[in-house]
Amino acid sequence: MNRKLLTTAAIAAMALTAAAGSAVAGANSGAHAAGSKTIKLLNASFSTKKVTVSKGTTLRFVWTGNRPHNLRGPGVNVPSRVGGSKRVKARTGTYVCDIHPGMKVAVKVR
Ligand SMILES: [Cu+2]
Repeated sequence: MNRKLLTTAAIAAMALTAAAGSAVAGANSGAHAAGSKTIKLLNASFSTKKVTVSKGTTLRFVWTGNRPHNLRGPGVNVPSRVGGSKRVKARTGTYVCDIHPGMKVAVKVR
């Protein structure tokens, strides 16, 4: 009984520590106070389907793998390429790759 309680407490403590750690990492990512959010271009999808960021956030799109992707969305139009990255000031809207049907990420700025 006691043992189980201790285990539960330990797990809760670890979860709290992990949450605090990621919050700190999030606050420190990017050079600007508003921070940045990395979105990867994977084989035929973005690393996330939708994301909400605070105003002033920089989106950092990173091309991974060896497939070409273009990037089109509010304030950005990058021709098809392989590799590299692109920083964009986040705007509410949908960012897409036209090469791969359904490859899109919905960004919401609040
Ligand atoms: Cu693509």
